[in-house]
Amino acid sequence: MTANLTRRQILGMAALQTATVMGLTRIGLSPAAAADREPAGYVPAVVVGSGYGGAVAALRLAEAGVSTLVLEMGRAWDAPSSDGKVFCSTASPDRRSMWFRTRTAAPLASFLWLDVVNRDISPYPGVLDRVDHPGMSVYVGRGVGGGSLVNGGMAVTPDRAYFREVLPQVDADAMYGTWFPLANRMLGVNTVAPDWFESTEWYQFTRVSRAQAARAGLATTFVPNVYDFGHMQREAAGTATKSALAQEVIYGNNFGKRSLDRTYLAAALGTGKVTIETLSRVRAIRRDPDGSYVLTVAQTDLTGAVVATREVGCGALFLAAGSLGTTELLLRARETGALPDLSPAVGKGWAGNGNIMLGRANHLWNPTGARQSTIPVMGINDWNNAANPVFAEIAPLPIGLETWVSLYLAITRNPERGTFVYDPATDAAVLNWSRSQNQPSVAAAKSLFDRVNRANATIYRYDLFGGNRVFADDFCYHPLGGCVLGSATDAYGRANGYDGLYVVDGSLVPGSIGVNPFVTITALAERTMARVLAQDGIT
Ligand code: FAE
Repeated sequence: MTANLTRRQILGMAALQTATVMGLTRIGLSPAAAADREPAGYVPAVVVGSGYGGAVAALRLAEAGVSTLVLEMGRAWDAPSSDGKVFCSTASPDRRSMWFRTRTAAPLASFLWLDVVNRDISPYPGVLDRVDHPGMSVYVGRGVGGGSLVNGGMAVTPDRAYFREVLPQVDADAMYGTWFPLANRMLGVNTVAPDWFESTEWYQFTRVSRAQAARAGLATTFVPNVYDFGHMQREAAGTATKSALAQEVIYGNNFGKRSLDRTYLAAALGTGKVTIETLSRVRAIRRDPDGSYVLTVAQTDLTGAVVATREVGCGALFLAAGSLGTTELLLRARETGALPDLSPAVGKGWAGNGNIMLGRANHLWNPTGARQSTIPVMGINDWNNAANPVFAEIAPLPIGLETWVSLYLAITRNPERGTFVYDPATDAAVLNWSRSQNQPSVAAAKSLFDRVNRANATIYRYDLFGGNRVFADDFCYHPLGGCVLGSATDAYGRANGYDGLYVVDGSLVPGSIGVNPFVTITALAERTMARVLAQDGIT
């Protein structure tokens, strides 16, 4: 991987690693970096959150010469723990796995109805969070790199017709001609070599699902990824340390994955214009009479205790705390009267991209393989089925044993939307979403997989998600919306009612995009940054 890195990225990664090894919560290239030059607690630009939207904003601000402070509530994940590894595997999770929990809460709750998946852990700012709202739990990444640290790396550009339908105010020619290609390039997207895919034991599970989909008359398609497939082939050959082939994914990958701390964020730090502060949670936003924004920031330690609370002022504020985080910050600001002129649309238009997970049981003569790569590379693509659009990623179940299970994350088209309301008693945003709102998604997934089961004389698995359920309809990986582009903001993510306040993350996408969302989030952020840096006089 190092061969393809730019000088800036190498400098940035070194800065990240040095700071993490030393246990510092302030990461920058030099003492001259943004926040250090501004002792009075003022910086020209602040970015809240370091996922996809935040990483793009930080890099483009820095390249435009704007000193920028990135505030991230999670820790940096760039130095090994005492076991020599940065992250723990899904097979043996420890405190690094999840955000302040006493027991892991993995998406797959059980196997053969047995509680063998989850483990007791000690509370710690681990890398994967499960935020539980009534009716819906949302998985998100925590740390420098946000969701890129924990996700499956599937890098999918959406179907053009559906993109136009979902975001009609965005110029599709510019997106497909400029911003999607740029996002793919910057993220380091690549595809599995077809001949290796056809022959390796590590993707037997995918080939089995492909054949079964074909028997049902369904098309499959290769899906690009940010995991370095050259590295994966070396893992299989025994010449590189295993990560995707060693059950590493939702709690982080120790090797192979081009997460944002190796791409955008490394380049941003390498400019010398960006400082990242970790374990720094933004609690409140207000505006001073001079027009600057003032953030209340809680600095926490590794036990979660608040060790300091301070204020940071800035001229331009970019919110990139993810669909849940950004929506909560803006809703709180509006409802407490701190930013009363924010749009009534803040808090609306949320959904989980129609996510439904399910498993199928194969015949004994059709094994899926004890060895499975954690990185998905193929999907069943029935999105253009007008009656029942589904895009179902063929997911691994990498437990190191033959399971005869075919697992899927189906992305469906669900018209239902949830709304966040501010609860003054807890000072938090609560999602109004009921389980019944996921019925259209369950019905769509069922319709497609009933077809697959009929064609192959197979059945569903009932033992994986608790309560004898076939369809996991109570969690999602793809939270989208809450500050929808063109309604809570203008067509470029400028918050309605407040100049200098921008939204650049998944909260802009109105609940559904039909494919895994991070390429879309990245491309939209690139489009926003190009526009506002050209027009808004940010210095
Ligand atoms: P995100 O990446 O969530 O970053 C937000 C950041 O803000 C986080 O680092 C937070 O810790 C931080 N933050 C939140 N609140 C605050 C606050 N108040 N103060 C300071 N910091 C804060 O946002 N998508 C795909 O396209 N392909 C996949 O294969 C895929 N697989 C996934 C697998 C899993 C297990 C999960 C959880 C998600 C997956 N996703 C996948 C979804 C993808 O990671 C997600 O859409 C993006 O990460 C969202 O990007 P944002 O920039 O919106």
